[in-house]
Amino acid sequence: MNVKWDIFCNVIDNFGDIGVTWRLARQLVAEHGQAVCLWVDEPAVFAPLCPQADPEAECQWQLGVEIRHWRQDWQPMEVADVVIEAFACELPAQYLEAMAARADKPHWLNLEYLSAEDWVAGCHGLPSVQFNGLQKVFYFPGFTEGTGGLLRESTLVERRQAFQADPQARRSFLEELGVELEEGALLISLFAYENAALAAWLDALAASPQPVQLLVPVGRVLGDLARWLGEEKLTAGSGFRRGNLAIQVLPFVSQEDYDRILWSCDFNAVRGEDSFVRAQWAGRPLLWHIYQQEEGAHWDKLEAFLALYCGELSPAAAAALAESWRAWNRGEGMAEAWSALLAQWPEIRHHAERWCQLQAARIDLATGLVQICTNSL
Ligand code: TRH
Repeated sequence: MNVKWDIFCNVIDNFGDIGVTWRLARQLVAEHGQAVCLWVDEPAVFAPLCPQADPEAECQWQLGVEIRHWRQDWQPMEVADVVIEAFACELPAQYLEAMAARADKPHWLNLEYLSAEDWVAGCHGLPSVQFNGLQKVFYFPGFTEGTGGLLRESTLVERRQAFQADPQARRSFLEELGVELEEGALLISLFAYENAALAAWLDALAASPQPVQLLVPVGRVLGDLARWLGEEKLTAGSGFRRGNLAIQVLPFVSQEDYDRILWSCDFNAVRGEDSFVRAQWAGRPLLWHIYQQEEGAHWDKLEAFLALYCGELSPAAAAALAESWRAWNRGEGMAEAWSALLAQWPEIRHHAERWCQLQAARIDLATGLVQICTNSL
C-alpha cells in the first residue's frame, strides 16, 4: 500500500529543523517505500544540505522525496494519510480544516525535539484531541526504552565501520576535501556556535606535543576562530598553522559527506541535534555544543544526556568527559578540561563505540514512526 506522508518543516534557526526532516523523509522513501512530500518554508536553507537542490524551486524531487516550498499563502492541497508537523510548527489553517473533513482521518503527529530527560518516555506516544476533533500524537525521539529512538539508516553502522576499517577510503575522501593527513596527527572536526571557550582550547591544541589537524566547516564559529588567528575573515579552503596545530576551513558539504568527515576524525565537536546524533553513530569521542534555550533549560538536557552517556564510564573518565562538555558550554575552562580528557582517552574512545552499538540495538525513529502510522491504515 502506497502511504502518502506530508512532513511540514518551519525553519526556525540554523540547519537542525530541515536537517532532521530531510533525513527522515529520505529514509521513509528509501527504506519503507512511503510517498513523502517535505514542505519547507525556507528552501534556501535546505540547499546546503543537498547541494544538487534548487534553492528557488517551488517543487522539486530529490532522492525520491518531493520537496515543496511551504508558502504563507497556502493553496488547497489533498491531505496525506500521515501528517507530521516537525517541532510543533503550525500547520496551515486550511490544511487543518481539510484534515478534519477527510473521510479517512489522517494520522497526525508532532515530531518533538530530542532530549535525554526522564520525562520523555512518559510523554512519547501520548495522544491529544485537538480543536478540530482530530487526535494528535506526540512523538519523542530518545535514547532509552519507551522513547521514539534516533534517526539511523538501516546499514549506517556497518557502512561507517567498513569506512573506518579502510585507511585508503579515509585518505581518499579527505583528499577530495583538500585535506592531507599528517603523520601521527590527531584529527578533529569543529562544528559549533559562537564560543568563548574556543581560544583556550586552540591554545592547548597548538601547544600539544602531538600534532593536531582541525577541520572547521564554514559556520557560526568562524568569527571566534578568525579572532584567535588574527585574521579578518575566513573562507572555505583557507589553511593556517600555529605551533603544532594545523587548521583548515572546509566548505559546507552534503549530509552524507558530513557523516564521512565525522567518521574520519578522532574527535568531533558538534552542535544542536542532528550533528550530535551523527557524531554518536561515528563511534568516536565527541564534544556537544548544545543549542541554548531560554532560562538555561538546555543545561537540564545536557546533564540528562551526560548522566546516561557516562553511566558506564569509570568515575575519572566520566568526570573528565562531563567537565569538558560543561566547560565548552559555559564558555570557559577548556585548557584544563582538554588535558583531563586526554588523560582518559583510551577509555573514552572505547566507550564511544560501545555507546553506538547500544543505541543501534534499539528501534530507529523512522521505523518507529512507520509502525505507529501504517499499522492501522
Ligand atoms: O544547525 P543546528 O545548530 O540546528 C539546531 C538544532 O537542531 C537545535 O536543536 C534546534 O533547536 C535549532 O537548530 C533550531 O545543528 P544540527 O541539528 O546539528 O544541524 C546541522 C545540520 O547540518 C545537520 O543535519 C548536519 C548538517 N551539516 C551538513 O550537512 N554539512 C556540513 O558540512 C555540516 C557542518 C553540517
